[in-house]
Amino acid sequence: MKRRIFCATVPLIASLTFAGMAAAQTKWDFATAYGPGNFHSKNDELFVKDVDAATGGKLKITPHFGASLFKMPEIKRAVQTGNAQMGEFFLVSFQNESQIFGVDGLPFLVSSYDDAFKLYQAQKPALQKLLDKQGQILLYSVAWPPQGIYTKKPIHSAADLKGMKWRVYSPTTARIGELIGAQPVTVQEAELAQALATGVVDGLVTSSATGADNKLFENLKYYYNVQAWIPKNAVTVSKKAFGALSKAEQDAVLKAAATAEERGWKESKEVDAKSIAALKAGGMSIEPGSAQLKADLAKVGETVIKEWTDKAGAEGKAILDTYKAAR
Ligand code: PCA
Repeated sequence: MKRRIFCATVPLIASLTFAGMAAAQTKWDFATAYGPGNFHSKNDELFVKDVDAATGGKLKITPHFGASLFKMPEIKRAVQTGNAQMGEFFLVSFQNESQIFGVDGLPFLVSSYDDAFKLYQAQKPALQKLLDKQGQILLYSVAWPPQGIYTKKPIHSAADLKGMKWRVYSPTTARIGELIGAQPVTVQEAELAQALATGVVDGLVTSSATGADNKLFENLKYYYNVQAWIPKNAVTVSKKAFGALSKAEQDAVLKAAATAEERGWKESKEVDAKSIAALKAGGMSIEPGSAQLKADLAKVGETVIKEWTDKAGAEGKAILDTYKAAR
């Protein structure tokens, strides 16, 4: 009798211990595309720490910065297929999958962070729905600083951009390149400094932050701070991985995500000012852009928005209408 009890207890203890260990050690990989010094990465790191603290170390998230686990264009799919439990990616890069991803890459639709946040709120329900269909949950989305133009030589109008080897990161930046007569070349941020150093590209649109992160002043001399649009990253989690957490852990993740979103938007503004100062200190000339350049870009912007609206249909129109009403 005694022996039988003993036998029954062993597997019970083993399974309890196993369950205990599994609960204590949920481990997630978080694939990101930008270097550890980038402000999105730092924000992600704080998110990870917050989750760690709130779950008493039960949910361990390992961030993989600088596209070390997956390259940026692969990250969304990696989360979708469960190859990474979490990922951060640049929304507008995925516009070919759905126009919804590209609304924050439309030129001159927003002219401030406040506008950008309103546009995000208008986009969010459709974005959440889209990501849900792709097996993931939107945790937080943070804006990059406004996008400006970097060149080697001074430019006075869009005509001066003709023939430029134009680094692009989205269907819209490629289309803008075509419209201004440049040669669009897709380059990921992780490979940007090298592409500039080797002459693969010699001009681009990006933020002050990416300019400073990559020391663009080593190869380029002018930054035209035209604030063309304010695009965002999204951080998502696999629905399956999230669903496997306890309710308390899920709440901890969502709470840390809300904090990260708020902190990230604030930080983005501060990073813009700091990065512009860093570009200047590196010898870059910071220009507002001539009236002619702005007028030329506005015209290109109108074409691009019209094309987007045609493709995005009723859902796209609804986002723009909601945004305009909130402005
Ligand atoms: N930097 C990233 C995305 C937008 C930005 O400001 C890049 O250039 O790829």
